[in-house]
Amino acid sequence: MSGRAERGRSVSFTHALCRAPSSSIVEGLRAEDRGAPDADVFRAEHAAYVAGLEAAGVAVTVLDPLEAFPDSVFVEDPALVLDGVAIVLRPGAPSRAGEAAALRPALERHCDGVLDLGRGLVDGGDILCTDDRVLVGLSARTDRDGVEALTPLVDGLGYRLELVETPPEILHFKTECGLIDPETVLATPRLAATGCFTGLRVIETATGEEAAANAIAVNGRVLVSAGHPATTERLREAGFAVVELPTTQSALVDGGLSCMSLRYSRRGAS
Ligand code: CIR
Repeated sequence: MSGRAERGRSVSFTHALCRAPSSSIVEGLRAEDRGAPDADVFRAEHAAYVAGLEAAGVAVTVLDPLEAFPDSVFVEDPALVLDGVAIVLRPGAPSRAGEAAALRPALERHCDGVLDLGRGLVDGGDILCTDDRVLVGLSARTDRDGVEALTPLVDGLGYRLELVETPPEILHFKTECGLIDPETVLATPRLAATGCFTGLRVIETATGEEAAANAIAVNGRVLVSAGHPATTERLREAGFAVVELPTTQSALVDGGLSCMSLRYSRRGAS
């Protein structure tokens, strides 16, 4: 395994919350219109995603679709779960703001506590967690007010928040990076060049395969969007156990892999 650190609380999870895609996903936000996703194909790819998490040993709860919120399948954005405790965030896109309140009851049922951001704007897609740090990228969805409100909450849960500047053309910080073991990120060369990954090893995506960066590490496996052979090969050569999952429909609405689940461990669960 190339001497890499395999387990840590940032990459080991007992549970995950997902939300089934709604038929309204065809209205999902996108920076560039390359056609609407096909809701049925999206559902099939989402089912494969859930199966991928389950195969990695995660107990997955799939919440009912929310037709009123086209982007609600991207359940990572309205909340952050740290050490089993959920923080209800304030998503930055107006059409997504109501997703936070809609998700809260599920967080109350499934997590060890629920806190509220309270002010400002923060999308979960702008947050990358290591074992001891929470890196938050400022973006069109995440502002300084939100980061200020998040800092003491994260601190109280035993993490240190670090602010990073996301290049303006990127939707979310994690659109172009993903933690693949407690000490390593997969990132696009563009994001890596900003110098935001202090203290972490960086593996860069191959040219033309930038969408592979939004990978997730789950219990010793790295889940990567299918269709990125050079990056996948790079990861395998570095000793990672790669699982490829189709994300063709999620990609049409600027999503990837991390955004479709909240991964966490319950306190006391092993
Ligand atoms: C949006 O623009 O909010 C959605 N269409 C995509 C959100 C993807 N979320 C993420 O990467 N965390």
